[in-house]
Amino acid sequence: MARRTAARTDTGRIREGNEDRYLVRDDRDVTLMAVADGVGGGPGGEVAASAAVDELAARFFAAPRAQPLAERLGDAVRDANTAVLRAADTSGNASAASTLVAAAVAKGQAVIANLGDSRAYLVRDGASRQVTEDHSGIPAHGITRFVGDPRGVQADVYVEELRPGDRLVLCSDGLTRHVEPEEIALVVGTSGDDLDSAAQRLVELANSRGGEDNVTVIVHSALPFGRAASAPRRIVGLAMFIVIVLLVVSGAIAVLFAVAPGQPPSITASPSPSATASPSPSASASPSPSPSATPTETPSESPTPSASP
Ligand SMILES: [Mn+2]
Repeated sequence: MARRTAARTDTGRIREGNEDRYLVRDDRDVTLMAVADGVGGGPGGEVAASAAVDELAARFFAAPRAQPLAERLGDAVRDANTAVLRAADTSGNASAASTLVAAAVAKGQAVIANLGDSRAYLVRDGASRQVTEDHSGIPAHGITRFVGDPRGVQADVYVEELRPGDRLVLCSDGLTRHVEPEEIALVVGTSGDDLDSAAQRLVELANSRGGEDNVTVIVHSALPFGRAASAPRRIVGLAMFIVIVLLVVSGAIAVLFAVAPGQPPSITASPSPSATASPSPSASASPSPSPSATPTETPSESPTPSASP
């Protein structure tokens, strides 16, 4: 099965460490991906972001498969919040917290959950649309909603029906502070099926413009719903190829027989039309009395000077 998701994370050009974390995990027909951007002094940010993605994945995949995707993801985000609080406490940095944007993709549908200012974009037909809404504004964290919130969390949840060719992009604010949405669409669009290249190019673009923050990008490619479609298409292609080869070969054989020397023409040796090389009536190439172009004396319309008033 071809890989459908690529991810890159980079410290950037200014920060000393990388407090972004990401997750990509496939489990049969479900892909879970997430980006977490840790905030908090010292090792707090890393601890929070790691706890967020680890707990998200553990809870999401432990949930009953029959449970609706949105519910499963929402529950996992709530559990991630609890895990971040616990980790923050243990690490001695009670204010450590993290953004969390997560997408669960199954059967052509993407369910996206968000807390904070990491983002999800949907790139379709060369244009990108921001799916998530940023939760930002308070100077303390820079974000108003996050995992690691003692008051509890309720993530925003979005549902998108994916179409063949769509790309889902998750990223931290280290990308979006330097790279415009149209540029994300352009890079992803011009990378085709090379998702690794798309993720890499986006990170490089952010770094080329200063790389002021840690940069994380996940690019996921939507496939036609039901992968079985690809196998019959391949068989049809093969059948077409065989038919073309047969046509070419039989054509070549026919030509060989036609020009083969010493081959008796055919049993029905009827006088071929070419044998009756009688002068055809068309040969009477008599000069036809065509009406020659005699110089006519028809006076052309004389340019009468228009009577000026
Ligand atoms: Mn950041």
